[in-house]
Amino acid sequence: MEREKILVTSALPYANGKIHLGHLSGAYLPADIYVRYNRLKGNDIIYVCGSDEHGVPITITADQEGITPQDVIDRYHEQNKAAFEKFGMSFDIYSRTSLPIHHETAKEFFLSYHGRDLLNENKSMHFYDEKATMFLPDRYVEGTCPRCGNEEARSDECENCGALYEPEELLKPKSKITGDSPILKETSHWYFPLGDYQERLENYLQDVNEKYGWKDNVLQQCKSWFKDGLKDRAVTRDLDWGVKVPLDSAIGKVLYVWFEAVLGYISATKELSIQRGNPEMWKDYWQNKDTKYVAFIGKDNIVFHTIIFPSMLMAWNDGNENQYILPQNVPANEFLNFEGKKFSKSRGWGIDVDEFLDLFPADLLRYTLAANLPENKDTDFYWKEFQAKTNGELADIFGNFVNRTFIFAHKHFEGKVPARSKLEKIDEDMLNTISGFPKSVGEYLERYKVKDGLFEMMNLARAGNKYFNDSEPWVLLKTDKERCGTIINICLQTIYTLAEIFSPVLPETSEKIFGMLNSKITDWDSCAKDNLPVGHQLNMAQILFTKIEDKDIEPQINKIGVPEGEPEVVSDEITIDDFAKVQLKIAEVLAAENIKKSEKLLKLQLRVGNEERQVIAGIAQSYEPSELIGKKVIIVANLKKAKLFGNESQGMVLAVEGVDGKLRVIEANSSVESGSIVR
Ligand code: B3M
Ligand code: ZN
Repeated sequence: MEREKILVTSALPYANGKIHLGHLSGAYLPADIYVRYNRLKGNDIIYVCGSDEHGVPITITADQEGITPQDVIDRYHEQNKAAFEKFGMSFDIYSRTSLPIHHETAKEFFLSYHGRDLLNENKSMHFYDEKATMFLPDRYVEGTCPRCGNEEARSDECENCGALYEPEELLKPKSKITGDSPILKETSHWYFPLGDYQERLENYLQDVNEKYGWKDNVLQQCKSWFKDGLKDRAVTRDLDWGVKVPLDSAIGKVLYVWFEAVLGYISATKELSIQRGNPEMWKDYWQNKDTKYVAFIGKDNIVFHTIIFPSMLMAWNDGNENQYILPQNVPANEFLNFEGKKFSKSRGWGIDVDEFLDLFPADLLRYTLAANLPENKDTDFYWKEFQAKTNGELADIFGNFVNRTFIFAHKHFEGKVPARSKLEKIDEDMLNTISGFPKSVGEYLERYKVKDGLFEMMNLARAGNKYFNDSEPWVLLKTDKERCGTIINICLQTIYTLAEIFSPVLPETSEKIFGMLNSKITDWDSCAKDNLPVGHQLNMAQILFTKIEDKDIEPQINKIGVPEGEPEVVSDEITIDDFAKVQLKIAEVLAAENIKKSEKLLKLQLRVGNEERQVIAGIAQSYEPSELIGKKVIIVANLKKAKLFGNESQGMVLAVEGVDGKLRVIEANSSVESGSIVR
């Protein structure tokens, strides 16, 4: 197999806040898995990332905290770099766009365009805050999106629908500094003629999609852009934080952050080349048509990587000898939400990566996130699911298989790999099964289907457990020790293969297992061969996955309340007379049962004073029927009767909805008598 040359980048996160789990799921974990896999395949791959250190949000943070933008980026660059490391990200370099090498690169691109008169200098109207006497950067202005009506849209971009527009198109603009409505005042900027590239971009996208199969979500966004028609984009701003426009006439102007941030990938590769003592190395990737360039991002960055960046590279290539390659694929992910809602720093909703990793090992998080990647639609992180995946899959399937095999090998074969004698059908089947995994897992990973790939990895652990169970080595121990040895030998080879195919997702665990096997990882395609010679001495087993108890995650779940600053939902007001119409009474649960075909409903028999009633309640996902018996609950006693799944319901039980969406009944003190009135 020929060695492929691959360049991988992940979006450069703003050094203006800590990364959270959503970032990891979008642009980082999938890329890291892809890169680790390709390294084992023996491909020549480099993985480049770094902090995006310009842009207005950074200056806003600096203003708010009374520090300099440099202080802000230094803080978050270090924190995010450390968090990525702890999470096991294997960047070849984690650079930053504040470095001189990046400023030079960005200026070089600008000057190349400017020198060829490619950029149009245009006077345009920009928001100006008369009270603050300054032009307002995009993010200092908020208004209503002209496309989707989102009321928190920025002056030139809507986070909700992804629209980009000119400031004058924004409806009801407001200055974030003074709250006044800003005026539009003339200023002069350079514009990149994006519209001129539309046809070439469409051809490029069609071509790469035909050859490499792009993701639907990415293509759809591009298509809607093309449909609207690409327009010229201003590439400069009136600001002082950023890459200075390299022209004497441009006073107080910097390059628009997105225009230079995408070039940060190139600058970072240059820095890596210097670090490796080969300053020209970057050209071997960026300017080598045999290199495959894959850009991992989240869905909010699609247009910048599929339209803006490629057009910038095309524009460079038109006027220079050294030709840049364009992305071969941009496998953008959708968003990960947290317990049913968007991550939000300001509302305190979510958890930072470093905070998470103080509590649990990185591999556990990597597993749950990988199993739940928003590859085609938004997904959620739930603490309960994290617990279930860790306990039910990592510990009970993978960990259990490794553990039982090791115990057996140590107890009955002196910790050495036993010999393999005559193979029976079941053994041959198992060996066949193992041998197919490097390919099947690899194919998923190459097509950016990490979720499917992960499921396939776990299938090998499932197969291992089944083989162990079906071949019953513990029975054979007494009757046929040789055959028992054969089985343990095959189980150990399976563990070797498991440790390798899981290594892109669970690097620490994989390393631990290779330590236990007293062996080393090999190249991907050889990992299903017999890699453990007979008689090879094993090391002692270690615990791979510690199960997560309720008490380990309860404090986290309890922290999730109504986030600060978010008002409780209050419905329309009612009068006391309205309320008086509702008759609330205490009822005691006498019996409870599931309702056939309904996952949510329970049928309850209640005593309400000296009367008995049947009530159907939507609480089956929170209780076993038997748990409810004897509880004193509150019911709406005068609710109109209804039929649910063919069962009459004579009232309604009051319950509270938890953040997990599950309903729990409101319990009255057990000493209260049934039938009592609640008011
Ligand atoms: N910093 C936006 C983001 O973090 C931006 C990405 C730049 S990629 C060149 O979502
Ligand atoms: Zn919008």
